[in-house]
Amino acid sequence: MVDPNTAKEVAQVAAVLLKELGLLEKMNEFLLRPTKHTIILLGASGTGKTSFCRRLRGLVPYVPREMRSRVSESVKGKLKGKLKLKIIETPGQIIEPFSIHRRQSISKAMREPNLGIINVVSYGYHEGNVVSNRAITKNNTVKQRFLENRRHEEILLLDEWKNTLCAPGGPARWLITVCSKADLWWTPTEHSPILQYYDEGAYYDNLGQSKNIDTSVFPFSSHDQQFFDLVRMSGYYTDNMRIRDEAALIARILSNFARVEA
Ligand SMILES: Nc1nc2c(ncn2[C@@H]2O[C@H](COP(=O)(O)OP(=O)(O)O)[C@@H](O)[C@H]2O)c(=O)[nH]1
Ligand SMILES: [Mg+2]
Repeated sequence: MVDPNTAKEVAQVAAVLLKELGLLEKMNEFLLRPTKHTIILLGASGTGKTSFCRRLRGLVPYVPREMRSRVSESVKGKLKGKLKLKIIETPGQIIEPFSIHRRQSISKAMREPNLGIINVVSYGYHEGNVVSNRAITKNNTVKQRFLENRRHEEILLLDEWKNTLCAPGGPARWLITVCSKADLWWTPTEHSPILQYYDEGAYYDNLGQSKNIDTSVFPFSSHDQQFFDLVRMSGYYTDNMRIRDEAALIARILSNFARVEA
């Protein structure tokens, strides 16, 4: 289980962020409403969806890479102990039958009254059930070609939902792109080229009708893990940054729902 002090710290940082946004006062009243809140969690296989969901639920985030999600799974819980939330986690693999399960979940999500989308990406650092030499060189560095191909798949997968869930009159009210695995890619630069790629680069260019709803990009890391047990983390991402990024993301999820219902 995640250290309870960490959870407390996340709540405190989220509260400060919400106060800055002028949303803290409204939040308590909002959290107690019985409204249904649903998030569909999308993204390519191995980007870190299951780990992300586990971390938000206070469970150990590590997932063995051989263990790929096969079907969609709905988890009901309470965010910040109060907000009633359903998260539909989808399998990311592009092949059948996973793609069929995913498309079924997307179709079902069309009927949700108050839907948020979290699309998990990781700049191509997809750690899935493939032999490591497809991704890693003999010198234990990442093959840039592998990252490029996987980023291409992140973009291809947008086609499955961007112009349906996010079309005018569609169910999605907001999209948060979670750029996961910051422990692998984060370095101290003023404008992270990786976040820029998602904020305004090729990924953004391909968002289609999602551009018409509220979109934001957040760095995130569920835990430290060497890529395929071979490639080191960047070495700059600290535990404090993990807590701060998680808190900022939780604050955004809450404020996104609150804004829609205001
Ligand atoms: N380095 C690092 N590895 C992660 C992170 N999140 C998940 N992983 C690992 O990446 C692999 C794939 O994660 P998983 O959550 O199963 O991906 P999913 O297919 O999108 O559900 C697993 O071995 C995870 O432990 C992260 O933030 N950093
Ligand atoms: Mg999974």
